Amino acid sequence: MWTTIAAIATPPGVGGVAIVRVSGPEALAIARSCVRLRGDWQPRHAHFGQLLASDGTVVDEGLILWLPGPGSYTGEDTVEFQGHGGAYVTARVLDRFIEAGADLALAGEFTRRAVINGKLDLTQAEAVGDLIAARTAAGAQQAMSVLAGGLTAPLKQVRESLMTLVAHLEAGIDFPDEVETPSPDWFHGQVATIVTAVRALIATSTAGQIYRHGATVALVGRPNVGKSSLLNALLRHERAIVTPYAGTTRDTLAEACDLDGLLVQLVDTAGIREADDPVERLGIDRSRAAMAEAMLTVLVVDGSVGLTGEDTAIRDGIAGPYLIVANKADVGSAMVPDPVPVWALTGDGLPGLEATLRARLVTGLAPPTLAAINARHRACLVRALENLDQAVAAAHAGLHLDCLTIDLRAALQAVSDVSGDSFSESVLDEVFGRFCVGK
Ligand SMILES: Nc1nc2c(ncn2[C@@H]2O[C@H](COP(=O)(O)OP(=O)(O)OP(=O)(O)O)[C@@H](O)[C@H]2O)c(=O)[nH]1
Ligand SMILES: [Mg+2]
Repeated sequence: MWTTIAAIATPPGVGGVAIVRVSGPEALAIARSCVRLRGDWQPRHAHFGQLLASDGTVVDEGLILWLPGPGSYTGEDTVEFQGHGGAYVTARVLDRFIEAGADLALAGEFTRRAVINGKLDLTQAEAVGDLIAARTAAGAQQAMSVLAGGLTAPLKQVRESLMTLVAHLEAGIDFPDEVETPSPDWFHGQVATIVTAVRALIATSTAGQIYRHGATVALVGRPNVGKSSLLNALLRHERAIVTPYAGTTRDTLAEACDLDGLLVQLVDTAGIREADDPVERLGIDRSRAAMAEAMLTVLVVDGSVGLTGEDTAIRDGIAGPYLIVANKADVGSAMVPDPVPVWALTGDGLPGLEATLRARLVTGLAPPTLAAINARHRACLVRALENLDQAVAAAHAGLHLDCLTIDLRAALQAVSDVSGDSFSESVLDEVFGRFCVGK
């Protein structure tokens, strides 16, 4: 039996309005016992009413909505009280609902109920969390595309194909006289189609990662070329210390920036050189580590000097994609191969660099309006692929159909874990543990 839960749905602090939500079978009874309305309770109407303490004094007044299940967010009877957004008064409203019989909701419990009641699948529930967490246009667009069911349909397709396949094989095992055993060609054709669909979903994971969590860009180069100045220019504030002395930045420094709607984690690093100072050497180790982890490396060089031997040595140490930025273009411009000239001190050339960076990061990626998987989905789908591979290997080895269905069932479970269709508690706990209370 479900309990009735309550929580403050709006962020803590002071605001015009705060919303307290109550959801569960007793929501209306609890609300009736402590809210005074002018008229009768009508579903889906905004009522003006007063929330009364047990001694009849008014705690707060505001709008009250009664949303009967299943047509509510959670799919259960829900009451929302929209009162004044003060820290004290909102806490009192919540207390009153608890006193009247509601339980305090756990983090993500409203959305968890929405999933269990079939209002959302797990990918959509995660998208709710992503939308709340989104800090850029791409993050929000990606979350909305998944919330709208962008992963629901392709996952359903894969699941249904797998179920059909398992059903055919099991029918052949259970009723060998009535059902024709599927031919190997048919079996391999079916598995190949499913594998292609799963691979297509897995291929979206880089886009999902970048749009949700941003791309990491490391700014590296010799000391004193202007890496920290460039970081500050891109961030539009003086985040890093800049001095005329080589070796100013000692440690890596990461800061998020919104690159025309794309979240980017910029990492300023210590200038790379042969250093005697042990502290500086540790910093340089970190520069190299940042370079190895970055999705894109920006090699900053002094454009007035050109590409020195030290610059090319650093360039040769970059394993992934990179671009060269010729800084100090105001002082002069020597030959640098294919540079994006930037003058970090004043910001001249900055829009060009930003456009180039953004283009390099999203090249080959689908737009954020197309749904993409997250790391959890990826882990499940990779597991599904392994199970499918095993089924194919078992078929090639001429094993009995029984053995194949074990692998296919495991693949089905893995795909179902993505959308939460199996409602495994551990999967639900993992997803909703990251939510805030009241959502
Ligand atoms: N003229 C000119 N000077 C610049 C430009 N960008 C940076 N500088 C100067 O170059 C010096 C070094 O700048 P930083 O940003 O500290 O250089 P860095 O690469 O971070 O240096 P380290 O932290 O020592 O590795 C400072 O005196 C800056 O004012 C530029 O575009 N033009
Ligand atoms: Mg620096």
